[in-house]
Amino acid sequence: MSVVTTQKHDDVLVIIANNPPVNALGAAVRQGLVAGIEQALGDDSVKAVVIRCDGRTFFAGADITEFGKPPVGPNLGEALDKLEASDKPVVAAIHGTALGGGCEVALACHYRVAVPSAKMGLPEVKLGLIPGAAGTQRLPRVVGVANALPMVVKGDPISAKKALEIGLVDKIVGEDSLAADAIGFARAQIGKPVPRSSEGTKQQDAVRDPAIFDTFRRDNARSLRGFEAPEAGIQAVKATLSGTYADGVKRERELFMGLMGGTQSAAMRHYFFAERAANKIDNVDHAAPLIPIRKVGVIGAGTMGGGIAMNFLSAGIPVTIVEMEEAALSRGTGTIRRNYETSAKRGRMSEAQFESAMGLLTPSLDYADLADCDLVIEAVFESMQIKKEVFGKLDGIVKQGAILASNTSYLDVNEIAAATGRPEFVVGLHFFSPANVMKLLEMVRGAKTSDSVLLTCMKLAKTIGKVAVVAGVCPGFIGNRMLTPRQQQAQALIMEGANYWDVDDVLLEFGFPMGPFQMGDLAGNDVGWHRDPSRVETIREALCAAGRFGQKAGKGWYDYDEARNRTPSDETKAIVADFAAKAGQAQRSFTKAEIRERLLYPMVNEGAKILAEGKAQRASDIDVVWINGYGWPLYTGGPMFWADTLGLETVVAGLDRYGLPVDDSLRTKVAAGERFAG
Ligand code: T1G
Repeated sequence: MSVVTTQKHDDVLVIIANNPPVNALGAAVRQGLVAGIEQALGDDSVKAVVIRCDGRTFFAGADITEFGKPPVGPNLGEALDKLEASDKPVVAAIHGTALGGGCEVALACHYRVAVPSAKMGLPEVKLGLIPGAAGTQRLPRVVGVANALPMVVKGDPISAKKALEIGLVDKIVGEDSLAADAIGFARAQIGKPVPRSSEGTKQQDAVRDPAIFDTFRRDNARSLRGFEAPEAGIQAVKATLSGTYADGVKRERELFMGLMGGTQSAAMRHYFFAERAANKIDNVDHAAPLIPIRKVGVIGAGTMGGGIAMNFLSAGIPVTIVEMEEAALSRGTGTIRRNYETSAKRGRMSEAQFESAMGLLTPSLDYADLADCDLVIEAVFESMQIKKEVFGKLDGIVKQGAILASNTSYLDVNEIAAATGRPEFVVGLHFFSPANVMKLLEMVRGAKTSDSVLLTCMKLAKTIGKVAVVAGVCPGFIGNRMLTPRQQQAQALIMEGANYWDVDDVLLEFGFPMGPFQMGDLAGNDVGWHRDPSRVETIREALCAAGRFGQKAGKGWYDYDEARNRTPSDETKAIVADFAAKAGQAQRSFTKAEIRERLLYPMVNEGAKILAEGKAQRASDIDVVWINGYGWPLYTGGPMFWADTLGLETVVAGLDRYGLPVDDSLRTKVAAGERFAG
């Protein structure tokens, strides 16, 4: 069965693609499109053409699995030139997500009609690329540079309504009558001169505002820091202002091929498939029944409990949140309300959505109110004794068949499960702070956690907009376990004479949002501190004893001004030097390379151990954890992909050079010439 077929409706030929799951523009689809266009152009009885897709979406882009392989079949750009050159009106009928090459197909059509729920976008930049089939040349000519820049450079899709407003779509048609409405629309264009996007002149808006590119760079500098593709996108759009359309297409090609051959795009394409692989659970019976989650309970209304509750409220799932005391309860629900108010003020949600979410929240001081919950998530103080007490209590109250989850970030989920009579219904759901914002969810699979519970939680994670990764039971699971050796090396480096601000700067330059000492100041150096200034055994305790709690105190590792700009502190330098002297630690200077390698190589080694112990299902899951939970720069693909890019032998040689431990599994991989990515 060809993935592209045609249907004749009197004088309108409809070209229909059907290439599940997302009508990716693979070689067969491109061949079918070209054949369809040639059929239309070759048949005089055909006066107009409609291009549409069966299945859940219009073309969602080029087939990413073809990238990096020798090109097969017609080039998309050439196919689209043939399509656009037609004198017979060609209409794109859009539903679902017309993305990347799919949006470029639509742009090469003379008209675009879309259902109200459709989205259109050029997300190539999220793959470290730019549009490669003239999207950067046709789009600005149709919608202007001001509208095209964010679409090309940031890659976020726009709604059909917005597309109509900016002239990208010509008409919004019925949600359930796309095929017929598109034929009707196409027939109505017969005999009129066809508008070709490549002949558009809307990009002239940039001539009236020549600063538009610099303004865009300045306004987005922070979010685009370190990525190569955005600047290439700006250059490509800018090419619409000089030379001919063909010159612009040539420039786009140069920029596109430069990125396609680069490490950033390889890393970001790796991440695209890694994120999708992460939701695949190994060794489960996929036919296991899912548990319906209609009501959720949260124990603890602190920072984590409140954030966790918001995920479900925002997804329309009622939440009962339980605290021990009224003061803590109203403080927690007050924070949830303020967070929603802020989102509403910033236009991220409507007043109605705000009220409806708050309307689903039931504060309580009584565990009994959790009896009919389908899922209860515990977010209390990180103590095994307290957690076991809570789970013992929940076991006696919550209905059988409900899931009992712990938000522990370190502790043994099996030991917690053993405090109940239903360990198969116990799982770890480790959210990251702020829990209503951070996308990562470590799903900790206990020794007895059932397939139903795992599959249910994986599906639920998608419902609440999280990227879930399965982790085995071990101290710190995947993320925190790998963070420990990095923190240890950061401490060791400053004891040996490295400047703590250089350690932070090395990670900033690598692409992390901040370094370990900045992170300490943001989180608060007094978190978990025993509050006895006379007892000073670590540098952190010395900072706390000196009142250097962090940003909230205006001083921590760094001194902070009103605008929270940081400056290395002489008092902290003295505290570190004093500790090093007391430890008799010889001092020396460090290169940035040594600092980077000593911070990151031990993480890779720990990742290898996690894999060898089966505490992570696959190396790419570790990349997903670090990119979504710890700010590892996406354009390097995550710690394991990055190590593969460097060469595992280089990592091992570095660890040996610094006298740091190397796991046997890593040495074995190097000896066998293997990589983490298999
Ligand atoms: N190519 C190949 N496979 C794809 C694919 C694509 N473009 N998009 C999705 N898949 C697979 C995906 O791996 C998964 O497989 C399944 O489809 C369902 O996807 C020339 C150069 C469309 C919004 O970047 O954003 O065009 O895991 O789980 O959550 O200028 O997929 O089931 O085996 O994500 O409903 C530009 C990428 C390409 C869009 C649907 N296009 N896709 O989300 O399902 S570059 C994109 C998405 C390009 C041109 C350039 C999303 C989606 P499996 P899913 P979803």
